[in-house]
Parts: sequence; C-alpha cells; structure tokens
Amino acid sequence: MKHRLLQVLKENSGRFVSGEELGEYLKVSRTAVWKHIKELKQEGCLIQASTKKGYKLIYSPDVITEDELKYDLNTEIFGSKIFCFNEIDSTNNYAKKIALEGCDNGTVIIADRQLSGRGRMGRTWHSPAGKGIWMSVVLRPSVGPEDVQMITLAASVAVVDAVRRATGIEGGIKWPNDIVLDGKKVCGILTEMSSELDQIGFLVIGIGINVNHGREDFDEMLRDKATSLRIYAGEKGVSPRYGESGGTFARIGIVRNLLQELEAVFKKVENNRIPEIIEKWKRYSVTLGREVRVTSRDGCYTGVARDITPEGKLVVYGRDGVNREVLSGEIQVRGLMGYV
Ligand code: BT5
Repeated sequence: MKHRLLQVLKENSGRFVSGEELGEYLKVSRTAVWKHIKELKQEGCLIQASTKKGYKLIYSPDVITEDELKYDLNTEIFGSKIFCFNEIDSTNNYAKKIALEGCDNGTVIIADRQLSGRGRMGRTWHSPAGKGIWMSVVLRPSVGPEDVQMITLAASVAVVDAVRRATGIEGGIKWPNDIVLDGKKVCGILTEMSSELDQIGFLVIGIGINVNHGREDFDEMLRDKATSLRIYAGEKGVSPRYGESGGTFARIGIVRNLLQELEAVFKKVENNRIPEIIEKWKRYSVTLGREVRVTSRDGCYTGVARDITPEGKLVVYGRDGVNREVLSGEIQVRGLMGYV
C-alpha cells in the first residue's frame, strides 16, 4: 500500500493530490492515507502537506528495496526472488554462491555499492554508492552453452530498450555488449556460466549501469571513457522522466523496466526467435560499418566490422582482404571510448 501511495505521488510529482483523491484511488480511508504518508516521511521522503490541497512529494530517497521493486513488476521469472544489499563485494560473486546452493531461476541481486565490482578478464568495475545499478540475475536456461553469446547480446538489447523506456535516452551497443552514449561507456555486462558438457548449469548475468554519476564521480582514468545517464541528460537537455530533485534519475524505475525487458528477450532466446534479437542488436549497433582493432588469441589486426553471425560472432573484414569471425577477445572501435 505504502509503495502504491509513493508511486501515485511520484506520478504526480510537482503537484498536490488531495487525501480524498488518494483514498479513492487506493481504496482506503483518508486516515489510512495519512498513516502511510507518516510512514513514508519516517523513511526519508519529504512530503508537503496542506489541509486544503493535500499532499505533494518534494523528494524521495532513491533506495532500491525488494518491496518497492516488486510493486508493479510485470514479470513471471525475473525478480521471483530479490536480494538487496547496501554493500557487497560483487553481486556476481553472491549470485554464483547462491546459484550453487540452488537458488531459483530469475533470482536478482542488487547492491547500492560494490567493493570489488568485476569487469571481464579480471578487470575492475567502478561501483560507487547510490550512483548506479549494480545487479546480477541468476538464470537456468534450457539452452546449450553455445547460446551464451546470444544471451549476452540479448541482455545488451534489453538494457538499451529498458533505458529508453525509463528515461528516453537511446544508447548504442559496442560489440559484444557495452552500451555507449556519445562514444563513452555507460553500461557493461559480465556473463559467467557454470556448465556441464552440453547443458548450462546456471548463468549469472551481471549488469552495471552508470546512472547518477557526476563527472567528478569518475576517477581520471575513466573520465574520458565513461559517462552516466545523468551526465548525458545534462549535456543533451533531456529531463529525467522519473525525475527527482536535483535532476537525477530514480534507479528503481530503470531496474523494473530492465527486469521486464530481460524476461521478454530471454523468452525469445528460448523460443528460437533469435533473428529478432539480432535484427534489433544491429539496429542499436555502433560497431557495424566502423573500423575496428581486434585483439584476440590469434593476434592483433584491424579491419571493418561488417556483420554479426546467427551465433553472435562479429565478422571483421581485415585489411588483408580476409573475413574473420570473432567470438571472444577485445575490440576497439575507432571513435569510441578513447580509440582515435
Ligand atoms: C564490463 O567489463 O564492462 C563488465 C562490467 C560488469 C559490471 C557488473 S556490476 C554488477 C555485476 N557485479 C560485478 O562484479 N560485475 C557486474 P569490461 O568490458 O572488462 O570493462 C571493464 C573496464 O571498463 C575497466 O577496465 C575500466 O576501463 C572500465 N570501467 C570500469 N568501471 C567503469 C564504469 N563504472 N563505467 C564505465 N567504464 C568502467
């Protein structure tokens, strides 16, 4: 009830809603409304009350809780169980631990801050408190290990769709699954798998999205390569749709959209609707048609990114006139994330 009330106040942010209107909408008495308003205030919300006009939400803390996240979450699997932490080493570590202990398919782990957030290949993921979405999902998909690459691409499509729905901001995908805005990284995805022969035991998809960082929140090493939704919105004059005071984005709205989009896209993977995902991935791609530098086990070369295969491999047309398919390895795209 409290969460529904907060949601209604958020949807009417900037204007008063009368106690009577709230009571009718939520089908409770005005006294019950008043009681819940009191609780929300105790939890840190700033709500202006006027005997004549009703209640106006001035500020609500951007805290992600299981109850609030579950409110209005239209998913069957994703978020069936949700674990929220103030602080954790890495949500992927925790996800792997509980996956081994047998947690449910679709279990979600979210932390306000990660102390040892991880990127791929032992790299670090910068995850300061309150600024971003640091989240992992445990999946037990009924597909083989060869489909993991496609699941990773699908996750990046889901992030782009969710961010656009929640904020109006359109990200681009750098192969395989970095999301970039104006050539700077705003989101990274780390997929980890436990598998036996031809069957995936479980998959952990870790997603990090920079939401409310200011420039000063990135250290010097990242300042030229990374951005956040808030920085981008400020530069482009996009106003936060789920806005709060100070022009920040409410992370919870983005997470809810993300879980919904992830579920939709994974249903497509399981139902053999992969061409639809590839088609979208290509539309969002900021890699295809551009010059790339590939660093892989087979060495280092440059060429032009031409296509992706139905398995999610990147096709690079090398300077030597040979087409090569890249499954893993690093690529740098000219013009993005500091590669000039
Ligand atoms: C990734 O690795 O992009 C995957 C990041 C996954 C993070 C999520 S958060 C929730 C879950 N729990 C975890 O512990 N991890 C996952 P990679 O492609 O290797 O990129 C890492 C590189 O990106 C670093 O070496 C930095 O250069 C840069 N980087 C680090 N933190 C960043 C940030 N917050 N924003 C943008 N770039 C960052």
